Amino acid sequence: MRPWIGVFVIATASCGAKSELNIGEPASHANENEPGVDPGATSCDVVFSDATPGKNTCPGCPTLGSASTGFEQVTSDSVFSIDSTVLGRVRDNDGPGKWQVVSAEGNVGGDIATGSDGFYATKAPLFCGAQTLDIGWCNDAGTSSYRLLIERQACVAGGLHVTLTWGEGANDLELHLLREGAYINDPLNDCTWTTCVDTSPDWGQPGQSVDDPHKDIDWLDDNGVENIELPLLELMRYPILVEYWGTGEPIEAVLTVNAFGTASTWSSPLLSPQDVWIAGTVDATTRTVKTRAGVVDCSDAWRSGCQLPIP
Ligand SMILES: [Ca+2]
Repeated sequence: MRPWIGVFVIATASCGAKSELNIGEPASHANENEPGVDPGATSCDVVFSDATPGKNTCPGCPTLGSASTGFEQVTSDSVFSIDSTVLGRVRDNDGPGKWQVVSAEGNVGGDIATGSDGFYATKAPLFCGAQTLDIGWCNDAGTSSYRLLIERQACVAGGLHVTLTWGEGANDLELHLLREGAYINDPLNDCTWTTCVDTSPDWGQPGQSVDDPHKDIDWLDDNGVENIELPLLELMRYPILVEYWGTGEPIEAVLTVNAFGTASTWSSPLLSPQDVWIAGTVDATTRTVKTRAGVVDCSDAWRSGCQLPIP
């Protein structure tokens, strides 16, 4: 993985056509031409097990900037922005960072793409109620991290949380959560970028919004994260699909499904542009989550997204 420079843009799809964002091109690196050197390779693991609320560091470990945010937060937001302009830049780290959210409802995490200048920006979805958010980087000496205590209020506990993450070189993977019987890109029964970002489809009880899904993180670039939250489930099956919507290199994405008190994490097969990963199903009738791991090449039926009747 190469280091990145420049501005990381967190883009939220609005209505209308998607635009291609190419901000944050990979930087050249002095070590790139040295044989046998992977400039982004990490020789360490980020460890959060010893973290306490606030800043955690150790002699020789990565240097964290002074966080200007409080470490105990009450919010009604469903998303936390992990941003070096707020939390401070990181120095002397070996490769990208990690984030993780842990709560009684479940847990989820991902990488933090970090430039050689110490800047980073990603987003973490929040569960309802109390939770910890850990953000950290490592080097040979150990891990430096922040632990934030976050209380998310004005929300419904439980429900379904589906989180997709992917790495460098693949622009704009698209997360879909469907109601039973629907096909991908259904205008009413597929929660995705066209239906579920600035608005929500009316699922569950007609006219009630508390049971409607929402895509609270939508990502158009690489090093992405997307998240869909469905507060209340109907007694039906919900397929989960992922489109490789944009351009870029083949990539393996990671999907975490938090439902019924358990977290299931699946890695995709290698996905190429205009592939659809039929990732799995959440069955609210049996309270089970199953992966399928099928991939469909949709390039012959692609019109602002896959038009095939899948799953
Ligand atoms: Ca509703």
